[in-house]
Amino acid sequence: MTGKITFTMIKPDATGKNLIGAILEKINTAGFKIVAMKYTQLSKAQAEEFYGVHQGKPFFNDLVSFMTSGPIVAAVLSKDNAVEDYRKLIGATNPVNAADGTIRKLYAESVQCNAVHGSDADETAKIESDFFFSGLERF
Ligand code: IDP
Ligand code: MG
Repeated sequence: MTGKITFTMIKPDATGKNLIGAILEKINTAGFKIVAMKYTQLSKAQAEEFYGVHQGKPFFNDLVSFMTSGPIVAAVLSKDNAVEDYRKLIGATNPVNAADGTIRKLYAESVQCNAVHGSDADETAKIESDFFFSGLERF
């Protein structure tokens, strides 16, 4: 059993297509509680920092442009085994490889515009949650 929280973003492709409600419905139905949430738009510097681990990769600049192209929803989600269970719920990075019924299979358009972010480990879930939310913004 891993930790109790993960971090997600609903990305600009999905907010732009009015999919916020549908995606939050999938998240709640799968048993995740929303413990913090905000609707915002990333600056270039914020996107570069958030995705710093990908700096130097061929898709990095396009990823930063995409992630700053429109509003996002950032949220901290709570559930037992949160990181692993949420990665299962969202599906593979490339929607072509995502399992049926996953959020990316249902709502992603491409490997870049793939609807949602999900933390990849307990440690990154904490770093990413702290990037967006103070302790006072978690319930
Ligand atoms: P993840 O979001 O499934 O954890 P990562 O490998 O951490 O995938 O990549 C971060 C984000 O960068 C992806 O969600 C996607 O938006 C974008 N990305 C990853 N690989 C590619 C690629 O090969 N081409 C274009 N964009 C990519
Ligand atoms: Mg990742």
